[in-house]
Amino acid sequence: MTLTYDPATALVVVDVQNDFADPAGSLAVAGGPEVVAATNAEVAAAAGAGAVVVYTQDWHPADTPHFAKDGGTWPVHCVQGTWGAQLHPDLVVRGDVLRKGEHGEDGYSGFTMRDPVSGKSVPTALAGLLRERGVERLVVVGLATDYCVRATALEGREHGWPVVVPWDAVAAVDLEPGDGERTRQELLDAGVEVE
Ligand code: VGL
Ligand code: ZN
Repeated sequence: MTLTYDPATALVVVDVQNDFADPAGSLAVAGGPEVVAATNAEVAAAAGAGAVVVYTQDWHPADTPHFAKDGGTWPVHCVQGTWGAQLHPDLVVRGDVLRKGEHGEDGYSGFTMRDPVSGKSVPTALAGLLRERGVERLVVVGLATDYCVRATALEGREHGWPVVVPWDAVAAVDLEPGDGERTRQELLDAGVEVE
């Protein structure tokens, strides 16, 4: 079952890229292929109702403090221009794609990135785009629940938008078992509606 959409709703599709969504990806999330299918159903419903559909794309340089080899957390993933960074080939794309991390910034939200040199938080184009289009409500789907979906949903709330996360259209990395479930509670506590 998909959610209900209208022209004042935006569907924000977070990081449905090969490295997360394909079982052969370097940071493959369990349940990734199911998320692609569930996301496509939301995209069809949203596009059919005239909602705004927008996509984010994790877009890292080859060397970044985001990666374990450079002192960070993660295996190398979503390097600019590589197969892993491409949106999953089965994903239906019906809107703008915003890349994050182009200049080595890290962080997880679709709204902000952290400058690797100054440490300052810098906005992406997402909030401006949503405001410009008169968006009044957000639906956030994609990968991964406990990182980029979490951060994007929480910052969407901070911007003042009601936010809904349909739980069948997200999946968690679960670096620690239970991270996905803890995220669910955290989102609920922040006033995010989890469906
Ligand atoms: C993500 C880990 C590292 C995400 C991105 O899209 O949730 N997770 N980079
Ligand atoms: Zn990343």
